[in-house]
Amino acid sequence: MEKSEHQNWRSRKVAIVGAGAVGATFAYAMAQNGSADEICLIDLNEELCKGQVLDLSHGLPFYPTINIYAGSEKDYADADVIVITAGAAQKKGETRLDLLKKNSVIIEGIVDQITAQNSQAVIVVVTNPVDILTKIALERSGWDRSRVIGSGTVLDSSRFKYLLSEFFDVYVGSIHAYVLGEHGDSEFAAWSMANISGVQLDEYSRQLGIKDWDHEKEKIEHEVRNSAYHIIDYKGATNFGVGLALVQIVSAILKNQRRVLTVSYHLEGEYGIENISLATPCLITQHGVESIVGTELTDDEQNKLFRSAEVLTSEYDSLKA
Ligand code: 6V0
Repeated sequence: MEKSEHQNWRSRKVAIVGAGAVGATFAYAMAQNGSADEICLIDLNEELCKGQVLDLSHGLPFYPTINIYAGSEKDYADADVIVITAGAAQKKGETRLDLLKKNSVIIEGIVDQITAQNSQAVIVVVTNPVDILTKIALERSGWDRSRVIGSGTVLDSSRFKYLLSEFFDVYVGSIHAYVLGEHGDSEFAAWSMANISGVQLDEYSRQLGIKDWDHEKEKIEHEVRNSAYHIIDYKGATNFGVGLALVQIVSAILKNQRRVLTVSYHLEGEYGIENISLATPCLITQHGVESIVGTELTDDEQNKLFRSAEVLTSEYDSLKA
């Protein structure tokens, strides 16, 4: 390598706050993906963090070149992306609002540490309830909305694609489909945007002679919305799907891919919605979200997006009350 090339080289660094199930699984998938040069794990639980780093590091001979280490808030200073998975889990008897209160304090504390380091990173919030916490992180940071985004419905959209792939017996990569709105109960499948290599699903199901397609659509959408509950019933938490969804978001930023993903983004009038973060298709670059890829929703879908915004706004308001 020429000396000048060497001098121009800059390490691409991802800081992961929260080394629990989601943070560690994301680190594992990210290390294999090859688009980061450094992964730094940060957790209040230092022993857990050390253990995860050691375990992950034993894969070093098998990953593309990468450095994995336990870090501290100083690591926010030169991180390109900071992924926040830190948070408390919902306890029995605890309401969603209790959890929101607890996690919003955690997120605000982390964002204060990030801004204190004068970080130029893009923040990706993952901790639930992700849309409200994305808004809280954005407000606390005082940054441009492009740089404070949430994982949104990237995972839900991939669940939707998987279920469509199973239903139609078509390779999942040939399916284009999105879930929009809240990452939660008010999310909805944007059927008008769903297609198999350009063929609308209503048309394709007609070609296949599928009976009662409308009922099948309801079943698929219901399953998308309830997938996380099923996984939590079976194994206590979800980690693999979300870990891979995060790799798509973070590598789109690190590689300036200009990729369209349904991240949670603060709307300022788009789709007739103001002042709340929720998932719509967004163009991702090295600077975060460059723009919303505006889509023509049906009246029913637009109403569902309004409904998601209402649900999130009222949760946010009850937090601040
Ligand atoms: P976990 O395994 O309990 O890990 C959370 C970690 O955060 C623990 O190791 C804590 O020690 C750590 N932590 C807590 N407070 C702090 C702090 N202030 N600074 C640093 N570390 C801290 O939880 P898990 O990894 O399973 O889930 C993490 C979050 O992701 C939860 O809020 C989940 O609900 C959320 N998920 C979000 C998804 C999405 O699509 N947005 C999907 C799955 C889970």
